[in-house]
Amino acid sequence: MRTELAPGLIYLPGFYDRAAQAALLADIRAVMAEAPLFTPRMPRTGQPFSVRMTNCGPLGWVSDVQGGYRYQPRHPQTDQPWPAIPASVLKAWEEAGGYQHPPEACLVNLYGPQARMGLHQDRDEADLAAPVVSISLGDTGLFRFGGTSRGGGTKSLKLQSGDVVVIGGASRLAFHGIDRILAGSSTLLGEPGRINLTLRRVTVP
Ligand code: MD6
Ligand code: FE
Repeated sequence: MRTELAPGLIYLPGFYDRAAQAALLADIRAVMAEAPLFTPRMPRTGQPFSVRMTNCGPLGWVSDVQGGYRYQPRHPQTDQPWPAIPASVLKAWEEAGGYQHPPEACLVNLYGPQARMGLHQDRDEADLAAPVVSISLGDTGLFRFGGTSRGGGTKSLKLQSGDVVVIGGASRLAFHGIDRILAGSSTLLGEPGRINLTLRRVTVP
């Protein structure tokens, strides 16, 4: 199923079945073994995010007080290049993203049961013609999305394990976030928590 929730905001529930989710999880665990999770910090305040992150692909998104939000080719702690984006992850970009150039970054967010993500826009990419493709694994996340200005109304959507969301077109700069995690709603991870993968094109092709 493919539902357009707003112009350019596409929801594909159950894009990955349970077997595909397990394969995806094994691939992401291998990424996390090579590129360990780190805790990003807000640029101005130094306040830590409640999610931990890592990346795969030629570029990775990082944030700290020294450099602010940015993409860089190496892990901030190991100084190693990020691992390649697994084929299992690229499948969502290729089949749901509808963009002719490959993604350059896959941000991996790990939510513990108490973690959340405040309303934000994804606007650190030079290529805003490309969509962002998001994959959810593990516990359900309560996703909130609004329009392209901060003041407007918002709606919420439960993102379950295996769901894919594409944010592109007129919604590319829509505000969105995760209000909370429904801990224990999935058995995939073997523990409470949620993993979200977001595939991005960063540079203009
Ligand atoms: C999350 N997602 O689902 C957070 N960003 O955990 C995002 O921040 C996001 O789902 C851009 C496009 C799609 C997303
Ligand atoms: Fe985002």
